Amino acid sequence: AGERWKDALSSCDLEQIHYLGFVQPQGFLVEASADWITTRTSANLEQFLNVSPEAVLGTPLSEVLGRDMLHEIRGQLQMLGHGSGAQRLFGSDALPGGRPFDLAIHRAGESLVIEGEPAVQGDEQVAGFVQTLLGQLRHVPDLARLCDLVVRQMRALTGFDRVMLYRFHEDLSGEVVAETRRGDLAPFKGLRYPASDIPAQARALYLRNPIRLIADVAAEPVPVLPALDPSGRPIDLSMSVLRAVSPVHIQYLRNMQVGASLSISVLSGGRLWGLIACHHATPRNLSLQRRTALEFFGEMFSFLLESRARAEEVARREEARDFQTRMISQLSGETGSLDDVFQHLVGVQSMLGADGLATFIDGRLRTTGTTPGTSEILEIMRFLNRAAASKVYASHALSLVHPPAAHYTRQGCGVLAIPVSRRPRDYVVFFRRELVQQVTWAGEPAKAVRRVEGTQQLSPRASFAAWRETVRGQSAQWSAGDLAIAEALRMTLLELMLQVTDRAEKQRK
Ligand code: BLA
Repeated sequence: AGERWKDALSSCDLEQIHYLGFVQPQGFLVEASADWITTRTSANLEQFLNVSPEAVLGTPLSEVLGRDMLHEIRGQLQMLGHGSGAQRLFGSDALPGGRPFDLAIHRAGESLVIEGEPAVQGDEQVAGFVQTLLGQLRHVPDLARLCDLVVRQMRALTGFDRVMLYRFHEDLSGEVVAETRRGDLAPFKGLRYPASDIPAQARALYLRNPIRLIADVAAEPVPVLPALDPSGRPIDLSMSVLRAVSPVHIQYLRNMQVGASLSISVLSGGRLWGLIACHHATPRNLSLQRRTALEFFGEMFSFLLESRARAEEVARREEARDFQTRMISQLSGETGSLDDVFQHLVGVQSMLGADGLATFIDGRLRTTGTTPGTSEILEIMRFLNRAAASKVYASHALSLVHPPAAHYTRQGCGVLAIPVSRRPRDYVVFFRRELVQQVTWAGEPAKAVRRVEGTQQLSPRASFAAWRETVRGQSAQWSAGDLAIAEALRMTLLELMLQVTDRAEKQRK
């Protein structure tokens, strides 16, 4: 991939996408100071409210919104308190301009930001529809089916041509894990996209502001004026509902031949698990009221995923705990021997989904299942002496850190090693075999970024043609749950090992 690529990526991460100072043209934005003076507006204000930005900048906010509306907003804000939480008002007809608007109101630092979009009649019904759909989601037993249902429901709620569930991997590349689409579109399901397609600052922003619509990829964005306030600061549009997105991303969507895009964050355990990502071939706008219902839908889906993951984790830890309790009670009796310990570990092996097991205790090697050969294991033990003095050690690609392992990936290229004596010599090691993976990237990942000839500008790649990579030398990854089981086992084994070797010692005398 090379340094140039890395360089390009880091500058991608540096674009301050919340300070670009533009909104999308389907609505207007007004910023006011704490004492209700209009400090900025979007340049298109007149189109919606019949007043020009020049006429209202520096005057009371009531000149823009009317007294009645301002009164209502003040009431709302009192409920809001001083947090940064956003407020919504739907179908309000108290504004000048003669038609009903949906309003989004939030604080940005000292300022108040009010955004308005024309309301769509009938969209009051969407919240109820969302409730019904959530009722169905709750009863789906397995994860794959849950994901399939969610994309189908989102399609019904949005009418977008293609709805995908995009899941992040550990390395922040992502994969389309579920999809529903218009019949004539090519499928994206199963395709992988490099981490640079959604740079770090965008992912951080999507944690805080969970939904964004790009209603028309080709639309000219509208500036918010003045660009800088009297202290020279640009407006912070992090929590805006109309923020115009990065031009780099607009180019990306053009390259993909997308006319409108909508994405909703899916969170789990406080992290961005993925996105529900929707494409439409032509421009497509959804009312703020509908988007607010969709935001709630996404939040509920996140809760469902998270509680499911937590329940699985709890069950797994309980299983591990029961197992250890049994092991302790059986082995701390008078007769427990190292052979008995080994028998118990075979049970742990299956619990961890490992293919093989080796123990090296008091100079004796015991193995079962698929493992590298004896001399190779002894070499691994020496490697572990350097790598993992007294901690659990895990790798799913051993040859990267222990090059000789490249010769026996089929026997074990994933190791989870537990030191079981205070001296760094005795280990319990679980092995996982190589998992040869075919990864189909949507475009060659090393070419995800192009430098525009002769400038500093970056541009996303123009081609998404499938690019197949065969990943070798890796096993399935050890999960956080696997590591927790191993750590608990380490404590138990340290204790047991002392007892068992003591006993063996006594019997020898
Ligand atoms: C944002 N990139 C995004 C977003 C998505 C993707 C979903 C969120 C905004 C949205 O809803 O459209 C990527 N979209 C995808 C992927 C699929 C999809 C992977 O549908 C798969 C099917 N992008 C690049 C490069 C850069 C880049 C090279 O490819 C940087 C040089 C930047 N992507 C980029 C930026 C954003 C972004 C800056 C943030 C846009 C914003 O919110 O302002």
